[in-house]
Amino acid sequence: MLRLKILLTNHLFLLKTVSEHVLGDINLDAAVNFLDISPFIAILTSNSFLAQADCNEDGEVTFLDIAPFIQILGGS
Ligand SMILES: [Ca+2]
Ligand SMILES: [Ca+2]
Repeated sequence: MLRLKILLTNHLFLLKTVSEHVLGDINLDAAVNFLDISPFIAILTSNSFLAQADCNEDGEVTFLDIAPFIQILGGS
């Protein structure tokens, strides 16, 4: 019974993480901290897209995302 409950909890968590993304959590470890800085710069400089890195939510990852990213970092 406990096992079933754990499975359901994990399933719900998975659904939640798939449907929502945490802005600034570039390395996808569910926390926004200094570990996200390096992957953020990597995405920024490689012209690739990751929803978590689109900190101003304008549909692309550009230098305009740097200030909001730092704000998110500072707010955590
Ligand atoms: Ca992270
Ligand atoms: Ca953006």
